[in-house]
Amino acid sequence: MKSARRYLTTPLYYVNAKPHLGHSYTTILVDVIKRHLVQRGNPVIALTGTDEHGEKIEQMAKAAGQDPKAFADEISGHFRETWKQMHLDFDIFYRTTDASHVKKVQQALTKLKDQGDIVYREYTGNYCLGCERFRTDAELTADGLCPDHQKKPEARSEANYFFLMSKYQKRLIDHIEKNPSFIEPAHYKNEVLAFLKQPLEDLSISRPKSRLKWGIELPFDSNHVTYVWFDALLNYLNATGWPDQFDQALWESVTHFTAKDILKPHGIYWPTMLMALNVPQYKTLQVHGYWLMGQSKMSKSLGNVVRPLEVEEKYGRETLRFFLLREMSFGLDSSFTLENYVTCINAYLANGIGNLVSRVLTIALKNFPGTLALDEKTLTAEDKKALEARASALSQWDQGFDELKYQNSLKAWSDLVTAVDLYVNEMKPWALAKAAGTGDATATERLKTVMGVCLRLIQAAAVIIYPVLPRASLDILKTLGVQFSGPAPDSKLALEDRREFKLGAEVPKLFMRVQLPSVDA
Ligand code: ME8
Repeated sequence: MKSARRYLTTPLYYVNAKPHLGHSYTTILVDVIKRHLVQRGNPVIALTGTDEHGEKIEQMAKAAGQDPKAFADEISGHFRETWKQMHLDFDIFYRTTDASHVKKVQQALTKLKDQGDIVYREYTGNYCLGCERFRTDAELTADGLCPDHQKKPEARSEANYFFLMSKYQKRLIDHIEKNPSFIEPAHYKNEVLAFLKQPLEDLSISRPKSRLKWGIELPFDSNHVTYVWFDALLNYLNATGWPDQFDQALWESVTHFTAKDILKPHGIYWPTMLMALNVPQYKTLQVHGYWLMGQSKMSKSLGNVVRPLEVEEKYGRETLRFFLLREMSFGLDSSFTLENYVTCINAYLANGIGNLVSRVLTIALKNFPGTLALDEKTLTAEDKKALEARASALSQWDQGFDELKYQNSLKAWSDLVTAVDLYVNEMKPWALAKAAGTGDATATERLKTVMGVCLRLIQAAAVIIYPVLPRASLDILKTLGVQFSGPAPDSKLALEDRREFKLGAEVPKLFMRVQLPSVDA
């Protein structure tokens, strides 16, 4: 039986500044989940990209003395290049300025206008430019500021086209209540349901060209452009070939990943737009918390950001992926501190897997260069017990992914590494090697068995951690001589009772111990 295809999306990031750690988290998470699903046999299509229209971008381009399209091209290029350099595996990089997107947004607008779901009227409200949306009074702080951008929204009054979102309020509530995994974790679902207790307002989906030119022109009124959220959300659907070559099965498998800042557009605007378009709902929206610097959200607008490529270069490849997944409890906020990052790298990567692989492979390569064959009959009860740690680590790993508790998965993996370390300490292979060097045949046999057990366990650790540390995992598997077909090692390889390891010539260099920069630096 062929496994089901899955479709995963990140938000389309605004091209108002280069990517920072917050964008990296969502993008890395989707890359990790994609790799995990591929390991379990599911073909996956992953989408990311850039959201390029709107007032915010128009203003930034103007300030930079650039044409908005040239400005968008440049920043979009930074996003694409950053993800490429971080080896993030995406099938689609979507841009909202592409001609095919513009055409499909206009098709959607025409359909909604023709069926009476879009009307023209006057509106007054508080507009936050950072969010590119009207904020209700209840959504502002006690001082009347936008909680995300710490700025007072502008009072605005203008005549616009409105999408009659309120018509779909009851259907949306029913859908959320009948499908508990529609918005996860549950506290975000509850937040949306609480919001829907109030009458839902209609959504202003156009801007007069007198105020904003940088947008998709309305197909039925050339004096207006489309509101950036109405334009951008459609990307997820358009990328599946909608409307003319719609891959509905792929669409219905979609999981959207976002942070909580854009819960409302994804939890309310988007599902009501889908209802109006008569398209099946997305499968799930999975919402994470913020990466904070101190007490504030890390944000382009606030300028308090950590750049992913800079830290990767300084602290080692793949260390950021591991840290972000290990540190954040999905759904809650986390603070980024260099202290925690450095401690995590040293504990789990340099002293953990790095040291384990180095100490075992140094002995294995020296004593059994070429091939190490493991005779099943020589395994002791202790060896067999040590090998059992593989199955429990794998099942806890999978369970963590299934329950959106990625921290638990990573913990199960580092527990496996610790268990192998303990086994090595108890078996003292260095002492066996010494005795073997004096011609003790029993010690040689026992050393071979102990090494074989360690290599099976290291194989399991490498296969399991593949989604989070793909390059380190592949380096280890290559040295062990473990080959596989397809794009990723199948997760079943973690439990393989391999009889023969055709070892490579060198111990792979995985992770270096790192230090905090000095206060002066
Ligand atoms: O909202 N912590 O784009 P955006 C965690 N264009 N995640 C963060 C973060 C932080 N401090 N900062 C950013 C937009 N993110 C719209 C989306 S989708 C059709 C349109 C991540 O550039 C997180 O995924 O402001 C968040 O939801 C997204 O970047 C916001 O990106």
